[in-house]
Amino acid sequence: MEKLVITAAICGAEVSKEDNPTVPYTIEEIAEEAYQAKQAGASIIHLHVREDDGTPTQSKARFEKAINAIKERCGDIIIQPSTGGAVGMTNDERLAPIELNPEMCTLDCGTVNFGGDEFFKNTESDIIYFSQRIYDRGIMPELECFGKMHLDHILKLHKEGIIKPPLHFSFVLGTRAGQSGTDADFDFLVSSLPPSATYTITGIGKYELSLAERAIVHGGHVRVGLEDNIYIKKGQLAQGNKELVEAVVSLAKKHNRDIASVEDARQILRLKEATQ
Ligand code: KMH
Ligand code: ZN
Repeated sequence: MEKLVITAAICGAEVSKEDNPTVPYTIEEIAEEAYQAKQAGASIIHLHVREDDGTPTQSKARFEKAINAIKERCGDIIIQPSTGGAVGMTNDERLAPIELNPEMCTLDCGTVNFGGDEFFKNTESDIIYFSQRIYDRGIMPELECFGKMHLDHILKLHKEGIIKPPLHFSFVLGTRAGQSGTDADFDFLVSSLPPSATYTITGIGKYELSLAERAIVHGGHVRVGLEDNIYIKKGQLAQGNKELVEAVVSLAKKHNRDIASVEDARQILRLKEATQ
């Protein structure tokens, strides 16, 4: 089986130090968490940035500082800025980090309710606009789907030539009002993928490590980190992203799956092909 690509989602936009004191805010904290995650086995950093007080921002200047600090600590690790940002940001605000020409970034593939009155807006027109801006710069999007209907929509846009190969999905399962993260949810999604596509599984909260194990066994890739889950086990806070990445590496060992280096990850996801 292909080596396992581990993405670390180290800080997100919504989780706070009140939830888990190890959530990084400052540039130094973000670089340190990225370094710890890389040492543990991560080859991709899914990146949001914060002001020093924790306020989420999509400021290009703040991303530039964070990316430079991560590169200094982690060498050539793949850095994947978020174009999701935080709920309520405008499209152009969300897209600001792509002006730094990262190898990868996220492309959110549909609207989803987050609970209460909060919803994360990604209409078809938004998806097309984001994809054009991303492809124009030769950046590879990670296609974030919060459920099966987002995947089906993206496959239609792919047929129409709007979403281009190589296709690499991130299935984010277990959000409050998105698709759940049971084994049956996983099987339904993965069995609907075209054979040439790659995917990573992002389990929210209690689904993080159970879905990671299922992806490890079935040849998928895994994203973990404090953005998605703050606990290492029920009721016990993770002591940083490193502990969550280490838990995935232990599961991979249990199932005899080798861990991808940064260069392996570039090949497995066909990053060079995407960015030509
Ligand atoms: N923070 C969420 C509103 C992404 O990174 O592309 C969106 C998000 C998805 O985290
Ligand atoms: Zn994110």
